[in-house]
Amino acid sequence: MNTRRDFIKISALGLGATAVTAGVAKAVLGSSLFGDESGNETEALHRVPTYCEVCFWKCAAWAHVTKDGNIKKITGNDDDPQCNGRLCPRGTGGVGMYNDPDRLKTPLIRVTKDGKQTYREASWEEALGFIAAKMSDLKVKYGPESMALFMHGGPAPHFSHLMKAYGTGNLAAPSFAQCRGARDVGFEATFGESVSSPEVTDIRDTRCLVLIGSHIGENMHNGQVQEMSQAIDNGAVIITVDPRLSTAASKSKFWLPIKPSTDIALMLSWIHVLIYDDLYNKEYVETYAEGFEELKAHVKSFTPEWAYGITTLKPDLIRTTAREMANAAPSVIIHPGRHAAWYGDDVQRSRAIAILNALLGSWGNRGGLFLKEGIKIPEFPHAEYPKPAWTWKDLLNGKYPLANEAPTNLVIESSIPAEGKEAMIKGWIVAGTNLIASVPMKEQLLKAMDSLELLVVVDTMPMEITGFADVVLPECTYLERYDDIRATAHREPTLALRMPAVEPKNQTKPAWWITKQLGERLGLGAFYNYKDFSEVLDWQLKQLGSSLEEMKQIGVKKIPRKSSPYFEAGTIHTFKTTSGKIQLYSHEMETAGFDPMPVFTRHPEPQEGFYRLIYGRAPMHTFSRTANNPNLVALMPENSVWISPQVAGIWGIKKDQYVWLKNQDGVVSKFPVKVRLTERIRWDSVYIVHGFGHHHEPLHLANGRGVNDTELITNVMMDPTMGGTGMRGNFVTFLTKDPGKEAEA
Ligand SMILES: Nc1nc2c(c(=O)[nH]1)N[C@H]1C(S)=C(S)[C@@H](COP(=O)(O)OP(=O)(O)OC[C@H]3O[C@@H](n4cnc5c(=O)[nH]c(N)nc54)[C@H](O)[C@@H]3O)O[C@H]1N2
Ligand SMILES: Nc1nc2c(c(=O)[nH]1)N[C@H]1C(S)=C(S)[C@@H](COP(=O)(O)OP(=O)(O)OC[C@H]3O[C@@H](n4cnc5c(=O)[nH]c(N)nc54)[C@H](O)[C@@H]3O)O[C@H]1N2
Ligand code: SF4
Ligand SMILES: [Mo]
Repeated sequence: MNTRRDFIKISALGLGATAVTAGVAKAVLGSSLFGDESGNETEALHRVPTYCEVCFWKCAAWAHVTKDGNIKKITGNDDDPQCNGRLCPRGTGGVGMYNDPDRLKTPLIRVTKDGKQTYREASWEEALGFIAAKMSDLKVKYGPESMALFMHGGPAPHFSHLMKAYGTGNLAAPSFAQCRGARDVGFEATFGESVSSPEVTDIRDTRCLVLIGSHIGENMHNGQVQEMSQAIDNGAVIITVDPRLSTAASKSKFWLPIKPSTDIALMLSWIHVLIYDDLYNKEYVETYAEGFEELKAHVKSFTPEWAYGITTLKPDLIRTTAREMANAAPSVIIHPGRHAAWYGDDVQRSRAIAILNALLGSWGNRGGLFLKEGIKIPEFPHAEYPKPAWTWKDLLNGKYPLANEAPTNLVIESSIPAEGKEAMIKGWIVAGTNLIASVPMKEQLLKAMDSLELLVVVDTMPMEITGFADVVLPECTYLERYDDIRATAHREPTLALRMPAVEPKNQTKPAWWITKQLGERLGLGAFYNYKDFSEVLDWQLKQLGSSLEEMKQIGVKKIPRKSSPYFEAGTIHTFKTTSGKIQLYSHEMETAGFDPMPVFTRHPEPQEGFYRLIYGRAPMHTFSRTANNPNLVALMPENSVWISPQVAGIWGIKKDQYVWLKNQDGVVSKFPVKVRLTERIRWDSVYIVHGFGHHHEPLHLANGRGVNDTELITNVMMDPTMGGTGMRGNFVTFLTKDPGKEAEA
């Protein structure tokens, strides 16, 4: 069995990456690559609590530190329900983030030297002074609303606080329009609330789990992977709908290799079967839902035979899987997924998923979707935020009425001057997001950045986005800092502490310090009534019946629930919708001018010689952020393009050959990508893992390795309801010769 120790040994020996990769893929759902706490330590280590920042699952962990201040390893905290004491390969490899020699080391300021732009190193004093002066200037010239923040992860709450104190409400994160936004809006319209993060999926006790695209196992959301593996051991039926035989599909009783972009048709026919074959949960629907008769009439003609012609899935298979769900109900989960920005009708697809869960009675039942109970962290006393004169909502002009967070692309668009009109947004702070890799429509992004009067980037690494900044601020890694308390609503709510395990390397600083310094220079001292962030944490923890001292010892504190995670006999639950009931028919969507019930729309298909570009995750990497992490590069140095052997035959493409990808708009990938020939993908699609193909020399390990999906996503299918950027309507063909050389010839 592989253990965490084997994992380190493997990387240290530098074994062939493909061998390791295949092993990992096989091992993942058997959890054998998770770290464990076994093994004999000879060296005295002390352990410091943290939570992982390698992805947004935020597993609580211990950093084990040697006497001379080196981080020896990171392990999971046993008391954390998000990880149960075991980290995923990325979490274990998180120490590579700290050790990466390519890290940003000092603040940098853009200067022109001999007619050429370059960066020069600056002191914090100078860099912060420069930014504060510029922000004060923008405030006077255009108002504080002219500043926007793009954020993700640990630094986000610190910078949000600064920006609200400064007076702007233009705060955007790729986790909305590029990720879970459509899902959340769809569930809110149906159940009155979102499924949260970590999702409220009670996978541990489920009898049937339906995955629509969600590729748990490659999508390494730790607790979910563990619970899915447990559910499989307990005999749960897994049904996976994916054009690709994902790791999850390979563990499933039923794999439905759907024609991409047709999922809504499948779901409408499942709804049809549940209703017309009398398989739905009548009592639940009568008690909790409204709009059933309308739904019944709506799906009347959506038979499995109808869906077959669209999805290529046999009617028998559609009926059998609907029956499997009904047999397991209410301990059944139609997984809401997470990255929902697919085809631009993503809120409608999420609504269909929500409706299926409602018909089966899974919300509020064991093995379905449990009821969350959160913990509110009290706000440390500060002055009242000023009210912005306008926010991103005023930029919508009637578009995206259901957007309840700022869509990144809207803020980007609003930073570009229109004909004869000044742009509304003039300055950006970008903290913890590599917009170049995460947001599609690069042309628009470049134009916006070119128009700005100030662009500040706060990152740990010299990622592509840093190359566009006026000032780059180096944040220290999560292992070197305090951050906000992690408060999660799980079956059992928990608090988790992140504190510095070691001193920050070089001149790097934590976000709490950077924002406090900027705040004070901007005259916002009344928002920073403390010297050190530990005072804030201690004050907050004491309000919650703990203390910093206690949390330093235990890392994670479970807070007993006040209510049951499941419906209790004899009581009727009130949903958070306006009517208190589940909306099978959505009046909210109707009022906003959209279909009140999900409708299937045909999406463009590849032209001859082109294949749909689909993308996803690999267990050893997170987006673009780990592509230079030495520990994880050792496990997977580049991505490959999955091509079916049938297609490769037509093109004369061989296994392991490198090809360039060219999309429908003539965009050619910057670098070539290795071919993986596999029956595990439909002939009409190709698949790549997102996050590779970096083009930035300071990233010594990542630069030039693999292909970047984002640069090939030039056609974006906007979700008209909330501004999500559907990214799966792009098609590629293969170039077997170096297009650069061809151009020269
Ligand atoms: N290791 C690792 N894990 C991660 C992350 C990471 O970077 N690395 N990121 C995390 C984050 S923030 C997110 S949002 C999640 C995303 O993870 P998920 O929400 O699970 O992923 P999706 O991007 O929705 O789905 C990817 C899958 O959809 C399939 N697919 C493509 N087109 C279609 C289609 O038309 N229909 C269907 N049914 N399937 C299709 C692909 O083959 C692939 O298997 O992963 C999380 N987990
Ligand atoms: N083409 C394509 N685009 C996608 C996706 C996709 O699958 N394909 N997935 C989408 C999804 S689901 C999501 S959630 C988003 C994710 O989008 P992002 O969060 O932008 O993802 P990353 O590319 O990991 O960029 C994270 C950045 O934060 C930096 N960073 C890491 N740790 C820290 C820290 O502690 N402090 C600071 N200041 N910076 C830090 C990293 O170096 C990196 O530059 O991308 C979306 N965009
Ligand atoms: S799932 Fe893995 S990378 Fe994500 S927080 Fe947990 S250990 Fe870290
Ligand atoms: Mo995401």
